[in-house]
Amino acid sequence: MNHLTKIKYLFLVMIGGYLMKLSFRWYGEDDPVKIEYIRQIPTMDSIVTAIYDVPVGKVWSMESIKSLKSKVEDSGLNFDVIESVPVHEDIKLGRGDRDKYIENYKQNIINLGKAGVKVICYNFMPVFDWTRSQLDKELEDGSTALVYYKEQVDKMDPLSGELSLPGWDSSYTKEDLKDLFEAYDKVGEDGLWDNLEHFLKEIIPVAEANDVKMAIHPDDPPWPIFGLPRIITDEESLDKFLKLVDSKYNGLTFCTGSLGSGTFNDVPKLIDKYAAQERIHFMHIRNIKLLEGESFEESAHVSSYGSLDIVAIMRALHKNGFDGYLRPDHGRMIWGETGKPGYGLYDRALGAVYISGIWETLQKENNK
Ligand code: CS2
Ligand code: MN
Repeated sequence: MNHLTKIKYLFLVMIGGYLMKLSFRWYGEDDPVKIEYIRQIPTMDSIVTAIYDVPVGKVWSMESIKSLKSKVEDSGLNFDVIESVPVHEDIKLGRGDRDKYIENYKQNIINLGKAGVKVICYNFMPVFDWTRSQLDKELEDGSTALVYYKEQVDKMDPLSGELSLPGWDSSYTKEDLKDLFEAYDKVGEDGLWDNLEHFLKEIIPVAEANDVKMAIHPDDPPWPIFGLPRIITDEESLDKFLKLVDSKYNGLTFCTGSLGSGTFNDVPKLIDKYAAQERIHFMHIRNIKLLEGESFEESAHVSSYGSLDIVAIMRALHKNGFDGYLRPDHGRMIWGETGKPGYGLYDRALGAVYISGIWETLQKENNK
């Protein structure tokens, strides 16, 4: 911790500030996980959520945002982080009507800013969000987890019209997908970077004016899938991204599981670097067990269950006085729970308490 960070840190601890703010993703009223239960997880600070019934590219009304905010605040938690405001494919592809969608995106930033939202998470992955080969792989202890086995993914054909996984937009028809794949083929990696730059140059000034920090989620997994380009994958691309618009409002959602599934990423080292630059606004803590050749299994959060050193990760944040939001990312299904893959209550709650235990230790060690 440098001198200034240390002063800021000690001051915040003195006034009772906890610095890092623990949060939890909640999918709204339809989520089988009740918000009252989330509230009961020790040291929980905020809910991470979104408006789910408005199509991608449309404006979220002030009324719907306010009503969501009230639900969250009535439960005793803060409404500070939105995950995600999705980016319309036409923006990523740089198609003719992207400007209309960018204007709508700006309006969403303005509306969310008015409601007091501090951070917006989004991603710039073509067509598909995170991708796995199986969502309920049974692990040794009888729990189930999301896994990515390269051989199986290689055999999948997204254009067959038969694939459907959570995280994928099921509203696409076979024809839509074919059209999108062809369009991305033409755009390629360079075109995707250009379109990202255009988008950022438009929205970051609005984010600045409304004091809302934008936080891009890295690609999951961090390599191209199904021949679609993926560009937010490693240190070089994160550096390039942050330079496109050199503003604190152009920041990162640092997802340890997404970046960590690339063996080329040294996760604690990257966190140390970007936290020192104050460019990480939101952390996703997920552990994964790396297998041979671009395959991995999601694991319990505890370091020894996966390939990531969660203590080293938390130490890198702590050392830099991280005062942003942090949430446990995917959990396994345990204790017979059923629900949204990766987003049950129990294992994520265990992860949350484990993380907050590490944080307490670091705070106390530092104050000795
Ligand atoms: C999330 C992503 O479930 C997950 O892995 O981290 O789906 C994330 O919400 C989006 O990529 C962010 O836009
Ligand atoms: Mn994530």
